[in-house]
Amino acid sequence: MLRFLTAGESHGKALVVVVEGLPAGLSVGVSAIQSELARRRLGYGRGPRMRFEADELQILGGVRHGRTLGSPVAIEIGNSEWDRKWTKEMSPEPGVPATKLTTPRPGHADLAGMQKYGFDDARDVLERASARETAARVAVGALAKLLLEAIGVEIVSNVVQIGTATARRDRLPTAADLAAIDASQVRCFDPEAEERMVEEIRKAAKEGDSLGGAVEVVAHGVPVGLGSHVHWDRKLDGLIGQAMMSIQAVKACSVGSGIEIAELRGSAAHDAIYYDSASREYYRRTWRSGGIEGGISTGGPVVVEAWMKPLATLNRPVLETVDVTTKEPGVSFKERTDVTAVPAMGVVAEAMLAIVLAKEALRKFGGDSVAEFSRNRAAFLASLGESPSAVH
Ligand code: EPS
Repeated sequence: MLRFLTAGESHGKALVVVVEGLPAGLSVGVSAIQSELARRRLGYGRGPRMRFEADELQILGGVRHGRTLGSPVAIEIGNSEWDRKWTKEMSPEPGVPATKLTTPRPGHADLAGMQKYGFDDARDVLERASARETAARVAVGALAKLLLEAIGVEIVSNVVQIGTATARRDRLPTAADLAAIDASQVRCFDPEAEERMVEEIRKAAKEGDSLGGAVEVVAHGVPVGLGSHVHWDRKLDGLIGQAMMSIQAVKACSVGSGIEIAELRGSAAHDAIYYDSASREYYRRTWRSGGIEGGISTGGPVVVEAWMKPLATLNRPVLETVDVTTKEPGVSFKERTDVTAVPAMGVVAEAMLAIVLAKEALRKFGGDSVAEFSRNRAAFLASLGESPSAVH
């Protein structure tokens, strides 16, 4: 089973991640992981940290001469500011912080986390709640993407909303569009919407405010048969939902036309089934179900949307709160922050979708080596072609 654990605080020395369950023989280069981390730093509206954060990366185990060994892969991602700024405040040695953050930010994990863990300093919570942790997830996602590439799965995301600015969505982006999307200032596929999004960010920045938005994530080439209808916790859409909702600040997620479909009639809402006798494959002309029916992938594109709330840290602290020491009313503390992190969230959402799909593909096809994994997948698909009725 593919699984991973991350550790590390936003301003700690480093993030570390251990990934277990990757088959042997996967070609892994530091540069493939680095470039995914660099994509996560993209986006107009990110704060100053993303300009100097280099995401220094080291593979500490599980990879030899550029190939996985089947053993756990360990990765460390250093924080650029550690030596210069944080060795005292974030020291693991016994001691006390120079300053305590006692006015929790509404919308952040601060207050509930302080109450739950018995802290009187919001930093004890926010350091781990921070979206910095997503750098480690993106590193895992890079490995998952490499594994999925071996079976022809490609994942692409694009920003479809920032604040009130929404993008046209007349076709699903493919991997061929990724370079253009990444070149957009806000990772948006629609140049006209990009302009409105940038303008909205510029305005919010001027007012010291923050913005939320939405991304669309699409996986092409997902084989039929990932996930299952037999148990609630094996449904592919359920697993994807959990993965998306676990991304910091994401408050909603939909699969396919998940929201619009509710107002359609059944006769118009579903993806009709066709059969191509030349390729001996079933296919659909629409993807309203987001490539998932009954919790099982159908073989069509898996289409997911994730919505992010505006960041809870503002450059102009106006949110009312209470000082946890004096119980006096106040405003939440000011921290260096982003105006919006929606473009970065798209890259994180790609990683999370890749991780879920890789895990489910490994569960379906198995294999201790990549060769065995991809052989098993080919044999399964061939078996469907030989006896198409077996899928009913
Ligand atoms: C974050 C606040 C900012 C972001 C950070 C997430 O960090 P800082 O307070 O150090 O300026 O830059 O995101 C990352 C560091 C990252 O790598 O994405 C927060 O409060 O969640």
